[in-house]
Amino acid sequence: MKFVSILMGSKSDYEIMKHCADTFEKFGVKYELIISSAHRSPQRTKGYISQAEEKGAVAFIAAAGMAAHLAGAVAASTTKPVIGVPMKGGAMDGMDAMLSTVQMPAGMPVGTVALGRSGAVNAAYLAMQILAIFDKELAIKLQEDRIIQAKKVESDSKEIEVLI
Ligand code: RP5
Repeated sequence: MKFVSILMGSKSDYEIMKHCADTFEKFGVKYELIISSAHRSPQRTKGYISQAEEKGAVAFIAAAGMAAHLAGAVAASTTKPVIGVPMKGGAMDGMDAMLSTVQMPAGMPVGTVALGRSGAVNAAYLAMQILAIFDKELAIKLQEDRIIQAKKVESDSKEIEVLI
């Protein structure tokens, strides 16, 4: 069974990452979500990745704040695509997490998305776009979603636009 694995460094990341899970739900894409920390539970993180791969994980999404080593630690243990979601918060409000997540050494990629809710949602979209390369039904759903987004812009604009 193919699915996407979402890892969060802490329960405190769930408030944002539930938007990632919700996005998979909306498209009917299977996912699992666990809490595992690169620093607080490194053995659990490493062990989980091999178990998830055996079960059919096709991509990993890793969300963490502050030193934010999680996405890099996941990338070190798999050759599946890894998407990193930096979490806001802490003394630097996410700038630290963003730099920690994005600055990976050559040959060890982490595709890093935005801070906050947009990043959580886009992590799911990016994972689905990867899956959709070999899943025509999902590709069509993503194309339809773009049409819906474009229509929403038009209808929002009609409500408030002022043209001369
Ligand atoms: C990171 O530290 C977690 O991913 C979280 O974003 C941040 C704070 O964790 P808690 O102290 O709230 O558990 O490892």
